[in-house]
Amino acid sequence: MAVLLDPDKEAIETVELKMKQIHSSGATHIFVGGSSVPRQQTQQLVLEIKKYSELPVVLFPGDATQISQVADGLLFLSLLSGRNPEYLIEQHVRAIPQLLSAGLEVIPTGYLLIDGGSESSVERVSGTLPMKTDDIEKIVHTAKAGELLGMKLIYLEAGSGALHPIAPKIIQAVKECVDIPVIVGGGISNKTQMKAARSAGADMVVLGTALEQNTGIFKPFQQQESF
Ligand code: 1GP
Repeated sequence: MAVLLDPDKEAIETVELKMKQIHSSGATHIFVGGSSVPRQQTQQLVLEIKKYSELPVVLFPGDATQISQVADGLLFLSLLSGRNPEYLIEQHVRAIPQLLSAGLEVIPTGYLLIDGGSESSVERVSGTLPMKTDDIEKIVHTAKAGELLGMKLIYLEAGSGALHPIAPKIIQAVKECVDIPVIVGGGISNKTQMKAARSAGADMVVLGTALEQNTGIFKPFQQQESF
C-alpha cells in the first residue's frame, strides 16, 4: 500500500505525527503530489517526510513543476486514457532539465483515468474525459499499448475522492493482459475495497483522501493481512 500526501493539503507541522501513523499502517511507499503547487512546496514536504521516515518517497506529479530532487523516485506519468499532448509528452519534455540533474529513479508509467462517478481533478486539469467503465476492452488495450511502448507500470486511476474505486473486473482484465505491475488508486476508503482491489490483482493500492479525512483509518489497515 502507498499513501498519497498532497503538498497543497499537508501542514508541515503535522508531518511527524502523520509519519508515525503511516508507519504503523504498514504502508510501503509514500507518494507525494496531486495538486499544482510551487516546486518549493513539494520540496519542503519531501524534506520534512525524510526527517521522520525511511520509506521511499515517490513523486506523483501533476506537472513538470512538481519535481523535487530530494525524493527517491518519480512516476513519470503519461495520461494514456486522454488525447491531450500536454499530458502525454509535453510536460515530460519540460521536466528533463530537472531530471538530468536529479538522482531520482524515473519510472515510466501508463496512467489511465477511468470513470469514478464524479468529475476528478485529473479530468479538470487535463481537459480529458475518463474512460468508460463498461469499455473494458479499450481499457485493456490502452494498458497493453502502454506496456508495449516500454512503460514499466500501469496506474489505474478513478480520481481522488472518486465515488467508486476501480472495479475489480477491470483490474483483473488488465492484469490478465499485461506483464507489468498495476497500481490502483482513487476512491478507496475502506478495507473491503482495498481487499477487493488486491484480490483482483492490484500490485499496489494508493490511499489519499481516506487518510486525510480520518486518520483513525490507519489502525484497521494495520490489522488486516499485509498490503
Ligand atoms: C491516487 O488519486 C488517488 O491515485 C488518491 O485517491 O484521494 O481517493 O484516495 P483518493
